[in-house]
Amino acid sequence: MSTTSGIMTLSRFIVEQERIHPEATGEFSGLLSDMAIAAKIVARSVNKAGLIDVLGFTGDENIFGEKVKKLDVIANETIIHALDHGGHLCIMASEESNGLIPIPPYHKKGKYVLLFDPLDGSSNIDVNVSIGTIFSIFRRVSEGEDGTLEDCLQPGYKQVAAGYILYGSSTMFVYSTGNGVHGFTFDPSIGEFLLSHENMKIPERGNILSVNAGYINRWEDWMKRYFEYVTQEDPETNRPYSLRYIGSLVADFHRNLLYGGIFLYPPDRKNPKGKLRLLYEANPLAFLVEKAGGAATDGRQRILEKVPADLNERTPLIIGSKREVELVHEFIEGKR
Ligand code: P6P
Repeated sequence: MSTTSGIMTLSRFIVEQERIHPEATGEFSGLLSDMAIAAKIVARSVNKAGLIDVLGFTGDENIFGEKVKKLDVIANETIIHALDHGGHLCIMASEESNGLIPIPPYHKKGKYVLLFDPLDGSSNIDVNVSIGTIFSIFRRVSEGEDGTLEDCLQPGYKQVAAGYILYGSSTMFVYSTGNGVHGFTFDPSIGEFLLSHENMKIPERGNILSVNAGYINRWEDWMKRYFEYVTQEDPETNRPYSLRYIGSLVADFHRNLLYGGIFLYPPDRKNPKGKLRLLYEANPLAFLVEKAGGAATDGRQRILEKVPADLNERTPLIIGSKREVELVHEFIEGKR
C-alpha cells in the first residue's frame, strides 16, 4: 500500500484497511491506535530504563513466582491506563496482574477483550537485550456490559486481532486483524510508527532453531532425537541448523518470522505442561504465524484450538515455518 507522500503511518494504515477490506470494521481503529500510544510510552520507558531508576526488582513476585521488574509494572500500568477509557473494551487480563482487570465503572464499555503480556522477556531488561509486549483481542461472548472470565478463556481461533511490540534496535509494531500481518517501525523524529513490512510471510522452511539447549537432559526422547537430527552435518538438507536463542520470545519469534525457522519450548521434566502462557504468549503469536503462513502447535494440536482452563494456563510451544513444524511432528509421532 503506498501513498503520494510515500509515508504510511500505522493510524492511516488501520483506516485504509477498513476501506479495502469490506469485512474489516472500524471497530479496531480506536483500540489499535490506543495500543500504539501505549507502545510509544512503554518504548520511551524501556529506552530510558538504564537512565532512570526502573532497573532492578520491585521485590514483588508475579503469580508465576517470578520476580517483577519495575519496568514490568510500568508497562503493565501504562497499557491498562491507555486502554481502559477508549470505550472499546469490556475486560482486560494481563500476565503481570492477578485475575481480571475490569473497566472502571465511570468509563464506557465496549465489546472487545484485551489479553496481554506487558513486557515479555523482562529478565533481559538490565542487559539491554530486546524485549516485547504481546497482545490478543477477542470479541465478548458473555451477555451484559462487563466482561467476564468466560470472555477471556476463549480458544485462540476466536481472536479477532493479535500483535506485538518489539523494543529492539528499533521499536516495531507488528499486528494482524486477519488480513495479513503488517510491521511498522517507529520513527522517533516524527513520533509515528511507519509501515516497513507489509503483508509479512514466514518462509516455508528455515534452518534457524530457537530452543534452550541447556535443558537437553530434561527433554523427552522425541525432542532429543529431533535436536540430534538438526545438528548433524548434511548440506543437502541445510543441516546443521543455526541455534539462535535470545531468551526473549518476541525477539526470537520476530527473527524467525522474517528469516524462517522454528522456536520450541517443549514439555520437560521441570515444566511437563510447558513454560509459556497460552493466553498471553502462545495464542497471539500462533494467530500471527498462521496469518503469515506458518504453524503453531503444542506437540499434539494447533495452539489456536486449545480451550484455556484458566488465565494462567501454560503450554508447550512449537512455532514457526510450516515445514519445520511438520518435521518436529515427524519425531513426535515416531516417524523419524
Ligand atoms: P528460559 C521470558 O521469561 C520467556 O517467557 C520468553 O520470553 C522466553 O522465550 C522464555 O521465557 C525463556 O525461558 O527457560 O529458556 O529462560
